[in-house]
Amino acid sequence: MSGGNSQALTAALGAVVGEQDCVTGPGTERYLVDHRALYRGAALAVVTPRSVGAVSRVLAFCNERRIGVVPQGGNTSYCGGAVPDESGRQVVLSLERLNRIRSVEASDYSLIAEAGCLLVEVQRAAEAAERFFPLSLGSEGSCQIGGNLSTNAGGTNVLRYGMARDQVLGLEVVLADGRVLSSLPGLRKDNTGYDLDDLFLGAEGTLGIITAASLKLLPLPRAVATAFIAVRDVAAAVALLARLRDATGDRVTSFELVPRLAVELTVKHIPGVVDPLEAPHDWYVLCELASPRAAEPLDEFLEEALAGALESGLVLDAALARNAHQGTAFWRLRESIPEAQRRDGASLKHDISLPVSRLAEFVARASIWLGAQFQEGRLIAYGHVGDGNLHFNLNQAPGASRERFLAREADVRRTIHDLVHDFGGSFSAEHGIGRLKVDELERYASQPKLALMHLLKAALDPQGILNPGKVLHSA
Ligand code: FAD
Ligand code: 2HG
Ligand code: ZN
Repeated sequence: MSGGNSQALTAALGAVVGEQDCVTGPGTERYLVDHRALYRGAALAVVTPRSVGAVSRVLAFCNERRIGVVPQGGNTSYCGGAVPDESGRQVVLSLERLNRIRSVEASDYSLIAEAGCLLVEVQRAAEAAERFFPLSLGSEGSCQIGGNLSTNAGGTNVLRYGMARDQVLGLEVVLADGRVLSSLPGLRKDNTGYDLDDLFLGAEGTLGIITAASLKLLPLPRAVATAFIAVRDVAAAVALLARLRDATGDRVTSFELVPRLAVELTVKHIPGVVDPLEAPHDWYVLCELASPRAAEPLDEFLEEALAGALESGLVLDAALARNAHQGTAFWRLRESIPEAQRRDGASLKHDISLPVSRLAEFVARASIWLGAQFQEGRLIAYGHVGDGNLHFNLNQAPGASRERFLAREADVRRTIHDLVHDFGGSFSAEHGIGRLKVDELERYASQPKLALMHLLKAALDPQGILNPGKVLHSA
């Protein structure tokens, strides 16, 4: 594209979306680099439409001219999903100005949020109506609900409440040619043909642009109990989960695995984080119970169940949060692990999931290989053990060279993902595919699945303008 041509296109795009909402050059930098700084793209323009009509006009304009459109929410993707390629020919469509809570219907236990609402704003809007929106991620202060739905985000409450997909009653989506498809306000029961909404959830902006969603709400939790628990090993963590679910009437909302190294790195790098227990242990679990019944004695349930587990040797030690402040401190440790990892040096990340029953065996098998073959890295496997989802990450070992550590990225990834595959697991549990894992999807997805994905892509986006090169290689 020549300079003159791109200037003319940008001017025309400005006329479509509104000049003040179409930016080029300086000021666009933050839209072009992903959160992990894996990719640095370039864009024809960044547009920030303020209405569904404006999103629709942008797509119709780009579809006619075969200009790639990269939807962007909070740009916290771990897979480079929300940034343009290096060609300078794609348009970034940021949803940040489409950020109204359109309605909260407490009696329907639902609200309608525009895609650009921050996750934390959705949680707050629910709370203001004495309702609860359960999706919760470490990035909730900066990611947007449209991004959460487009990645089918998980987080720390999935065990009890499900993934982002499970929170949806209806969607408003702008299709590649600009038409608006809407199932708002969203019904709990609607069996009128194919479930089209489901197509766009987890599609990472490759099939349509979500502009608003009707979301399910729940009663507010009124009783909460939190504990930081040292366990014998990963198998003990898995066994403890089943015990706690039984003993507490299935009140467990979060069950997060934390290895010793994560405690050490957060204490070292994150101001204010302290080790909750006196003696060090190899593995911990951060467990939370919640109930909408204020009178429910969750602390007692937890204390009793942990006492039994201590006797049987599953649990080695535990700290029960005596107040909300202590609970927040435990969560701060857990939520700071990605940042502590980042401050400690280079890291390799694997967002894997397996049947919960096979986690311990997997960790043991992979650890043997890593111990023998990858001395430049130290394993820091943590996360949503209750969902079978571990962030099976590796950090540069002290004294190891950064270059030699990073040079092993591809072969370490291959070994870990192959092993995950052998165990019947997934190489992408909750972070999506983005640009980073397109080849992984090609390698591990079945032929019928890939063929159907390409068919759907061609049907919904025949010009291939929606987030080209993400999830699937461009046709
Ligand atoms: P973006 O990064 O902007 O976009 C993500 C993808 O969705 C891109 O492909 C983009 O093109 C597309 N997209 C964005 N908005 C729309 C839209 N309106 N319509 C169509 N497509 C769109 N993820 C988890 O699942 N669980 C976690 O526990 C978790 N913890 C995290 C902790 C930290 C500290 C960080 C930095 C990230 C974490 N993430 C986690 C990853 C990330 O926050 C999530 O994937 C989140 O859902 C992305 O939201 P976003 O608004 O930033 O989306
Ligand atoms: C978490 O659970 C996030 O903290 C981030 O999903 C995981 O940094 C990671 O690998
Ligand atoms: Zn996670």
